[in-house]
Formats: sequence, structure tokens, C-alpha cells
Amino acid sequence: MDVRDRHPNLGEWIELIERSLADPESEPILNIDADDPHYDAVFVGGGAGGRFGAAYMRAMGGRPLIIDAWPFLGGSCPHQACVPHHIFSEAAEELDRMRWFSDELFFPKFDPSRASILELVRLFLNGRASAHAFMNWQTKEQLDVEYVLNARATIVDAHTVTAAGRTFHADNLVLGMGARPVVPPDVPGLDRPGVFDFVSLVEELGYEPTRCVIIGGSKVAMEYGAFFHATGCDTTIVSRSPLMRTRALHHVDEDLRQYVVGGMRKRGMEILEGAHPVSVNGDGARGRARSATVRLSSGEEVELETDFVFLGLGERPNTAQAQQALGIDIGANGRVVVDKRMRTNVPGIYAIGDMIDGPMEMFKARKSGVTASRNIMGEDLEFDFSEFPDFLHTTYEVTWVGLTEAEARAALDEVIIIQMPPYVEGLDTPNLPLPCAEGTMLYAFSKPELSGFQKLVVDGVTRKVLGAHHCGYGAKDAFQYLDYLIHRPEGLTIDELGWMNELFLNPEHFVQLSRLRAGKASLTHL
Ligand code: KPC
Repeated sequence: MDVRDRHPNLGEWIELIERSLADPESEPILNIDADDPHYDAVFVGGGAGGRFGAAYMRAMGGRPLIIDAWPFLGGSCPHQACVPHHIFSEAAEELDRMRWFSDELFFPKFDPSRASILELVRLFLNGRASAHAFMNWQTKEQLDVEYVLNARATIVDAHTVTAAGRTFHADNLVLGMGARPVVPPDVPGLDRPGVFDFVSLVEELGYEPTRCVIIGGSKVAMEYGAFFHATGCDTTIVSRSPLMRTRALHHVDEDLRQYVVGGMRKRGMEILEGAHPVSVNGDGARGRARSATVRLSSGEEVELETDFVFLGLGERPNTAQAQQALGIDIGANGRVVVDKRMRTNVPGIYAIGDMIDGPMEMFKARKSGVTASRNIMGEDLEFDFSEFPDFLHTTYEVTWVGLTEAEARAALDEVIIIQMPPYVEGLDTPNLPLPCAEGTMLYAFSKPELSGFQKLVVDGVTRKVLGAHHCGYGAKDAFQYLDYLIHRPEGLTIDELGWMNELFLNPEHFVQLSRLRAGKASLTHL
């Protein structure tokens, strides 16, 4: 369907996208100026990286084309990944509060029969095309970017791509084809019905799980596991590494980790660290998993009953076609090797988003796309994502940036810790209603040990903030600014932080607590 001279509204886009998704034979969606098939760059993949890269290039006066196999832009984020994850995590937070306060205050008695994984999956599925529709509409009508959707691209050579029966020429190719969940080849039974990952969960779940075993200890494992468990589906996580100590995460403070993982256990989740999956065993009669066999850290093998196995082992990019057609270098971790300008080893070929090293997070996807475009358009710009703020969800929101206490102590002579609750030998902090913060006020006044954790790591000599670590709610926005401030060449001192205007207690708690100490010429812990 050629939409170039049409202007579908959001409802019309939703209908076209739903129709295209439902019909494997549906036709490509063309928003192109067919008179001129030559582009500054073809973006192979229109996820967050491709969409933002193309939009930036267009804004700079360039001519990008996006090609995507899906009938919508935005990629896996709104379709199978970040958006459902955020819905589920928000549900987990609400469910957790409703469970702790069941029949207290104005909370009704918690009715576990109303908490359904399947219902939330369906809620997401019924609404997801509206985000897709907006991405298509905005990219065409407001960002003036050409695209071919619902058509798989074939890379012919470094300047030629075919899709939808047409041939497109470009000075550059930007590869942003995303990644897929890892399925380990050596665990029998993972191909059985009843085994899911975050993609098949939303695409295929057709029953209400009652007992979950998660294989892997990734962020996805923790986030989805916390959600499943909050609905009442008792969940066991089977992880080789201790949670939050997987290779993909950096700068995880041990006290923060203890609070977060301890909080999961406090809520009844079983977390088996140092454990390995052996097999998933089926139930022929019901067409679901029956159990998972697991080797514990002790070496003992146990069989865990389950009707729902969920894989949370990370993701790998889709590189085969590009490697074969272009000869781009792939690293030992399966990611495309790029420099800080997102250039591969092949001139004119860039790679972005989940295809390259680093966290598979939105900021890296979007900024790597923009970096590729700005370099293509002649700017001399590097994007270094070796340092970044990070977050994950359990039933809490966990946010961190910069050095941990241990990293700071290893590097510096004098490290000052500002923490809530404070660490003071013998002080009965379980009775302390602090942090008293956004989203934890009710906890603070009735279940204080559930009200979160905050730690600021400061260089006692330069007075610079080195790291911040937070478990609670509502801190992500503050942490993106904290990240910018502490990584500026001049950094951020405790004195500057203590002079900011706080709007609430949390995470502006760091502001308040810094102000209590900034007057001291020689800093001390708090
Ligand atoms: C609805 C939403 O913002 C999440 S989907 C984002 C896709 S994109 O804007 O292309 O990064």
C-alpha cells in the first residue's frame, strides 16, 4: 500500500497495522518518493535506533530511508520488550502494595484470583498498536522520514538494499536489526510448550500460569519474575550468577543489591544462585511444562514442579545476513564491532542499537542511531557508552549511577557515605520510617523496613559525588540528570548538590542529606 500521498489518522494506522500483522501475505507499506531511489543512508531496521537516527538525519537536511520487516516503526520496544515490561512492572508495584496493605486503611482485602498474568498480557496486546500507529504517523507527518514497512530488507552490497520488490541505493547503510532472546542449546526440553521468553510471553501465552521457574539471572529474569510472583504465581529464579552480579550490569553497590534481592526473598520468591538448569520436563497430557530439573550449587539435582518456564538469559543480535553480505566484524560476544562513531570495519556501514556492545537499553539505541547520522552528515562526534546510569524493576524501581562504595574505596583514600537508613552499629533501623519518599510514604509509616534504600558515595577529599544508588520509586528522572552532572568534566560536589532546590524527599533526599553535611570542612559519614 502506497501511503505517500495519504495521511492516515491514528485509527486508520491502527487498522492497517493490525491487518498487516494478522496476514503474513499482507503487502508492504510504502512511504517513499519513488522518483529518486538514492539516499544518504538506508536504515535497515526501524526500531528506536533507526527511527531516531533517521529523524536526526532528516532534521539535518539529509535523506534517510528506513526499511523494517514489521508494519510499524519503533521496533521491539513497543511490540514485545520495554513497553510490556513497564506495564508488568507497574502492575507488580501496585500488586505488591495491595498485598502488604490487604484489608488495612482503605485497601480492600487482596483477592489473588483477580491478579492474572494472562489478563495483563491481553491488556497489552489490545493496546499495543496505538503506540505503533503513533510512531508511523509521527515519522511520516512530523519528521518527514521516508520508509518501507512490512517488507524484509535484503542487503545486496554496501550501497544497495532491496525490499518490497524495489532496489534502493545509499551512500551508507545503518544496521539496526535488533536482537533476540538467548535459548541455550544444551538444556533439553526448552522447545516444549510451556517454555517462554519475553517475546513468546506476549505472542503465545494462552493459559494462566500457576507456578513459574525462571532460567537465568538477567534484568529480564528479575523484572518479569517479580511481576509473575506478585500476581500470585510462585516463582523460582535459577541463576548461575548471584542476582545483579551478572556481566551485563556494572556499578552495582552491594548494600543496594542486598536490599533489592533480600526484598524479593522477603516477598517469598525462591532465588537459587550458583544453580544450573538440567532439563525441562513436559506434561504430554496438558501440553505444558511439568517440571524443571535443576542442579543446585551443592551439586544436588532437584525437580521443581512448574507449568511455566521463563527464559531470562539475555539477548543476541541478528547479524548473520549483514555479516554474510558485507563482511562486517563480529566480536566474541556476538555483537557487531563498531568504533565510537558507530562505524564498522566496512567503510560506509554503521551498526547501532542492540547489534553493538553495551547495554541493550533505550538510551544507547537512540543515541547510537543519532551518532551514526551525525557522523554521516559530516560531524565529528563520538558516543562513549562505557559509563551510563542504569535501572531495573522488581516490585521497586532500582536506579544507580557512578561508582559503588567498594569501587570508590578501592580507588581513593577517603570515601564518605551518605545513606538512608544510615549504617550505625546497633541502631534499630528496621524501626526507622526513612527513606520517607515518593511511593514509600505508606510503607514508611506502617512497614518501615519496606520503605527503600539510598546511598550516596562521595570523595572525601575533592568533595565530588562519585555514585548514587537508590531503591524506591520515582527516581529515574533524577538519575538521568545526576548521571550528566557527575560525569561532567567538572563533576558535581556535595556542596553543589546540597544547594539544589528539592521538590520532595526522594531522591532529592540526596539534596537534603548533602545539605546536612556540606557545611563541614572535613566531611563525615551520615
Ligand atoms: C510509546 C513509546 O514511547 C515507547 S516505543 C518507542 C519507540 S521509539 O520512539 O522509536 O524509540
